[in-house]
Amino acid sequence: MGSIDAMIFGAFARKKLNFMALLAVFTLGLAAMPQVALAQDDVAAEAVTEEAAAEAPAFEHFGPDMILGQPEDGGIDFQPQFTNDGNYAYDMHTYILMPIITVISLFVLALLLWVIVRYNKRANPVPSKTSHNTLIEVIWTVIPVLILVVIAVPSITLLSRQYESPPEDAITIKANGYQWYWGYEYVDNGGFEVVSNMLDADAALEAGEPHQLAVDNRMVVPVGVPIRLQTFGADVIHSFGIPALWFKLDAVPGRINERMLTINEPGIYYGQCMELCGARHGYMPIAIEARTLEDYNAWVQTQPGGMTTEQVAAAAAAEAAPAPAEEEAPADEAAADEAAPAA
Ligand SMILES: [Cu+2]
Repeated sequence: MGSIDAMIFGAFARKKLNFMALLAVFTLGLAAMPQVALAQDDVAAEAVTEEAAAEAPAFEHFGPDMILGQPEDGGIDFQPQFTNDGNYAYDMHTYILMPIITVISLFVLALLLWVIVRYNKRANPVPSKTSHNTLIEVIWTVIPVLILVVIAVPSITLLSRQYESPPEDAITIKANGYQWYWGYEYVDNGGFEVVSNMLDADAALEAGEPHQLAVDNRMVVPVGVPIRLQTFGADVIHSFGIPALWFKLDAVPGRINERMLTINEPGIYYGQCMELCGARHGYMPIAIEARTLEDYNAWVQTQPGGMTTEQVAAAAAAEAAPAPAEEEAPADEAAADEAAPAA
């Protein structure tokens, strides 16, 4: 088994070496070309980059000073929350669950200690033969029921909040899980996809960002408006999780999952794939850059085929308007033109 793998790898390595040799010959050939041709190439390349720069206005991404959601050394609490659901869940955990858990644990510990000290064989040689006490039995049934009711109310409220459907005008963004990176599809903004790969240690250090969380292309999203975040698994099951946004949704092959996400503050939020998905599962981090809607729209237009929702609507209207004119007889064209602005 091992030897077969080694053989396959050997063949693969040889192919790779052949390719490298070809590449080297090609590079040498390029270097040997007349200087004039190279100079012309330079001019052409410059023109192309200038053209691209004119088409796509520069967009400045957030620096590391804008990182809001990331793990901390020695942290034992949840990350600070930046969504309403996150705040609700955090408060429920901190002010309801933790106090109840602490009181019950201490109470049970005290009971145990009391029984060990007071009712051991030496301290209590003649044990009581009591087998029933109605009052105590009622108390230890009713009090736990009341505690569960107290926990159930905020718990079910949180559950229903997390299932709330996004409004119709929410911006749809689809997170596609691949082995092993994420692709972010901007469904409502022209349908382009941003491929996001983890930065290596040196690049992350240079960017001033945490290694294994920093990525080359972040998922840029608008802040303060509802996002219809969909997840999809292109190969195996992944999971899209960002702790500081109280968001975790499995990315499953063959089905689209959907949840609403509304981020309260502009910033950078880190997450990771949260479903064991293969060899490089630990190397497909998520970095969300939440920007104002204006910034988001500006960024969208720097992407290939990227359009703001207004531009998409305008393009759709423009496409729909001339269609009836083509179908109708020439005599009706004037009437169609008159009708077009109203539509
Ligand atoms: Cu994954």
